[in-house]
Amino acid sequence: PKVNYLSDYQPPNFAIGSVYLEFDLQPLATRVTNRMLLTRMAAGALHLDGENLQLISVTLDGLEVTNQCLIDENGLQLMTDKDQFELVVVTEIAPQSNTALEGLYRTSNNYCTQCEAEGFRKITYYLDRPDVLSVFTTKIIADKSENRYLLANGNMVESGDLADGKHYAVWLDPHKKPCYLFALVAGNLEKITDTYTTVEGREVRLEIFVEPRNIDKCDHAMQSLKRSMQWDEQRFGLIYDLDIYMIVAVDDFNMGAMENKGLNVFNSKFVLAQPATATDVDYEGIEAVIGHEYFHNWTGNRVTCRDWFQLTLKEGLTVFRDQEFTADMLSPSVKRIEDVKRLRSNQFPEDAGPMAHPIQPQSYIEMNNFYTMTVYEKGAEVVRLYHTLLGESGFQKGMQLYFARHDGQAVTVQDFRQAMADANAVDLAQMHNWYVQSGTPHLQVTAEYYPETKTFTLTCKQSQPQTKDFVPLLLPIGFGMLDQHGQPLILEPTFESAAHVELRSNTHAILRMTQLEQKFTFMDVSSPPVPSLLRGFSAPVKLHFEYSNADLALLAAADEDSFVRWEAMQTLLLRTIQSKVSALQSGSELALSNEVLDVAKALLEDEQLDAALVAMTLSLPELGYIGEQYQEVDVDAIYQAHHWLESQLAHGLQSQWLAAYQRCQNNGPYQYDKIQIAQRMLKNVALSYLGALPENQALVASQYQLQQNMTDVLAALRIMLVHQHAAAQDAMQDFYQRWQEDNLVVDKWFALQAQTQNAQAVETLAVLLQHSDFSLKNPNRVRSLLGVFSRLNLVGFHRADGKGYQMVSEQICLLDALNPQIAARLLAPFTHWKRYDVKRQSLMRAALQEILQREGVSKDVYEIASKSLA
Ligand code: B3K
Ligand code: ZN
Repeated sequence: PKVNYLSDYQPPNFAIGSVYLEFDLQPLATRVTNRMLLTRMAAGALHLDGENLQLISVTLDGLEVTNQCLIDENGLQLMTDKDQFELVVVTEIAPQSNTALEGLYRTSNNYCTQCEAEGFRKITYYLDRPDVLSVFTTKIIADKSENRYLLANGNMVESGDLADGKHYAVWLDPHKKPCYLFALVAGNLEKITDTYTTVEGREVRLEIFVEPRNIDKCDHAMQSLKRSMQWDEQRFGLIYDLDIYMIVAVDDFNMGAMENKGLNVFNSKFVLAQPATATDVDYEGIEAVIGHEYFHNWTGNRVTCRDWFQLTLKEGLTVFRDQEFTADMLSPSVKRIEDVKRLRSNQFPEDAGPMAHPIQPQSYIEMNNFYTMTVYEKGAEVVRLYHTLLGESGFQKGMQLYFARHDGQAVTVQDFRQAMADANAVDLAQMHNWYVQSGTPHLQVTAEYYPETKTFTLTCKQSQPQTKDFVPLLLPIGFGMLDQHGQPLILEPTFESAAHVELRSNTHAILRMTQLEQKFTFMDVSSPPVPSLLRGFSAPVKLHFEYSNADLALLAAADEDSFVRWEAMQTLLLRTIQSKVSALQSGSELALSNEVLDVAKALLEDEQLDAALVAMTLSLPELGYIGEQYQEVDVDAIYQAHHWLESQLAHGLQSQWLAAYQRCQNNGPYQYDKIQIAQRMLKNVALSYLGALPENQALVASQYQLQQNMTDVLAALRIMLVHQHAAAQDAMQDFYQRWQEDNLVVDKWFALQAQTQNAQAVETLAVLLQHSDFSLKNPNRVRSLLGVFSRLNLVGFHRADGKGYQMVSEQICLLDALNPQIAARLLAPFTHWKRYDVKRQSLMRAALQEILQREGVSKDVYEIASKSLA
């Protein structure tokens, strides 16, 4: 397959001034008439992208030229000397047979589209690249009884009835856009409507379309949309620019959602919610994704990407914006910790594996493979670096200049950096290094205290062992110092250090690291302090500092930064698990240290603390993150050590868990707010420790039976399953009976079983694959069964006999024939084969080879399988 390189970028040789599309919708034969006004920008033939299209005719300025077109599997080529002409291309497609869910497809008898990255070429012949911007008009014709609504981007300018039970609508989007933002939806949906009045006093119509059975589950999404619009005005000064904003929720969708101009298409998972069916995590996810797609209207749509190598320009920036939105809506410190956990559990492994790539990739075979944690989440961390370095007001100045310069353009990550630099009159050239180097950097810090001079010196070194010729990154380190009683110390940098130390308060500074190795010295330090490092997780690095357990206990109890407090406790827990792993491997005994128990106890008994922070601080590190700490992952030992620590903490703190559990009860109606979320979080962490002890089975069962809300029900159910409570199987059946008509809840039912780690996990998977509700055609179902099993069920997936690998790889092969994008995503856990023992390595490689050798393997799967075997 063809490899695309960033270095090969050439501007397009034609511009498309306007495009008029007409769709005559039929499930098996939709006719698309595409009328484009083309203007030559440079010499050469016209090459239009197109895939799997049946060409009917091509007409140039009224003359049929169909026979002069060269057609191959990638598109259509036409020689012409004209500089300006109208081209009309008529094609036919079959949305009903489109199982890849890219281009125009069917979902629950409705029509919908997904064009990013390169789906528009499956709809019609076009210059399918983000730097070709055009004004789109869309006419949709369809059977009226089956398609009550006909939707496309922009404003509806005309509609009416036609013969034969058909009707039509014409939509005009006045904003020039690349074709990846095109959208069309048609079907028998229902909608809820609302309005939002912008700060300028303009009224915007808001509409959410869903299948009729879901109409009572849209309120939270609508409220989230209104909050997003208001937040973007207040924090970024960005106002919506059309008279209508539509969201459509569909059940079959490859990703979370899509920011099509004025007509977002969403995975129903990120729209539908009611307390009985959705958890707090779902509610937060909905608010975040609604926000994310809305924020794209400026960062992505008004200013878009020159080419797909710039993807992080819109995604990193928009993820940063949605993170800030959630932080402002709920709790900044809780949100920061959640994001760091996500990054470490998912992006760090990607960056350490065979698919590692910089946030600006240099090449790709299939672009869809590069919608990654790296481009999105690490990209957001890099945007956050600008924010940390420039502060909120400097960052906002940069954003304003970015829009002033580039509104309506398709630009690059350099353009973004230049705007940030120019608006603040600073040199940010070194930031470039974050865009071109892959791998998680290591930050090694050592400290020296000099009693004679009362000075304290930090020596910081940055490195990236896997990166050849690593060049230093501009790396801000959030920093403070505590004395031995946990009191914050006033920061007094020496003259030499002052230039690189930015004081944000008396006790908090940003150390600006620009070299591979750098020293920072502070004066008037009367006794050896405990440094608080990387506050707020100020850069996406792996920090190494030799803290004693006592230092960690001090930081966990007293630092002013909640991230550092969380991190200190997590490090204590991680160290304990690691000691247990070693003990298990060498067949020796280990007792839990009092230090860990004491800090945990103090946190749990302090009722003044934010319950959410306590809950997160006392949750054990995730298995994947523990595995990350090892060259070779000993699946069984890690799982056992994790289990052991859980029951130690459960035993040691039983009365405290019970007190916390009772303290956090709330019998009022469900609310999605910071306080209730925090209560439920701590309550359910407490319950999950309690549930590890057999005597608490009744307590867990009664929380299930209360059926208060999905957060509590699902937590109870998970605990029952994990600890094999007597009532577990009955509760699972009851749950299924209750919810079998609700797809999103049935997904949870599959996911719960997929992640339960026990000796029968593979057999359970086999049974579930045969379940009448399982289907490879629905991405959510695939993710909740196969995705969850292979990512989270370490014991089952990595079962020593290779049955886990085999079962998943067979499904990947079947899926690749239907939906290559989702098949390729499922490969990720296999790509980390180097991290396991020799026997597992060879089993995993064999699975990859088999997948690669499948006849007709997609380029999506080919790219990932071949790169991870190389
Ligand atoms: N931009 C889309 C993702 C498109 C995925 C293409 N395979 C959603 C988002 O990031 O907002
Ligand atoms: Zn996005």
